[in-house]
This record gives sequence, C-alpha cells and structure tokens, in this order.
Amino acid sequence: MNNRTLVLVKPDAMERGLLGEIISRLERKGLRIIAGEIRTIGRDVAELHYAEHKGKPFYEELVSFITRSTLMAMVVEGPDDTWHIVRNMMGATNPADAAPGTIRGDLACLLTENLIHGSDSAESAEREIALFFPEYSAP
Ligand code: D4T
Repeated sequence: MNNRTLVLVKPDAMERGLLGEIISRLERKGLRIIAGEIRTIGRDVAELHYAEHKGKPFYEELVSFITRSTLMAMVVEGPDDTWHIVRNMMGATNPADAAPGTIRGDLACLLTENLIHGSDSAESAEREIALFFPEYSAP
C-alpha cells in the first residue's frame, strides 16, 4: 500500500509543544491521520527502527534521543506516494539546510533535534508501519 506512511513526532517536538503545529500542517496539506499514539519507545524498538544506522558514530546518541521522552507515532494517509509528500514537507535532515516553509526549516536548527521522522520510501513505510502499527500493515 503506497498511500500510507509512518510519521514520528520526535521527543524534541513533543517537549517543545509542537505536536499541534505539525499535525496541523499535515492536515492542511490534505493528509489524514488514520492512527496515532503517544508512546515512549524502548531501546528494542529504537534499534529496529534505526537498524540502518547501527555502527555509525551518531548511533548511540540517536537511540538515546528517540527514547528520552514521549513521541507521537502516526500513520498518515493520502494519495499515491504519501511518503514523498511528507518528506518534502519535513525538509532536509539537517534543519540548518532545510528550506523555509518546511517543518524543519521553520521550526528547528540542530541535526540532532530535527523534530520529525517520515518514512523515506514506500518499502520503508511498509516496514515501519508494521513495526509501530502492525494492525495497519499490508496483508
Ligand atoms: P529520520 O530517519 O530521523 O527521519 O531522519 P532522516 O531520514 O531525515 O535522516 P537519516 O535517516 O539520515 O538520519 C536519522 C537521524 O539521525 C540523526 N543524525 C543523522 C545525526 O544525529 N547525525 C548525523 O550525522 C546524521 C547523518 C538525524 C536524523
């Protein structure tokens, strides 16, 4: 299913009270939140989610960051390639490089506190939805 993607509103965004702003941007774009939950994830889920980064110099900091307080996980639905629409709205990974008008470009400064995660391909979306919301994963 190519019209759903996984979004995480990361701990820094939750701590700064930006959940409403981020959801509002997604909704104003015309996307729908079809599932969502505020959770604190453990190291087990963080390691599965960030498996591709294991062994990189920033890995431990990344796992500590994503597990440090609550995040909001959600399944976002829209037209084909919704993952791509959300990635464009997020802006570049490093907020210092993210264009004005994007979530990171408008609301963040630091690579290590970049507010939001969105799946980076249709395959990642499927894998990540299965990890966070197995009841919404493709049959
Ligand atoms: P996520 O996965 O969090 O949505 O971010 P991106 O998809 O935009 O970027 P990514 O997977 O390359 O990086 C994951 C996460 O690691 C942080 N990071 C990244 C970091 O702290 N130091 C670094 O050098 C890099 C490359 C930021 C996002």
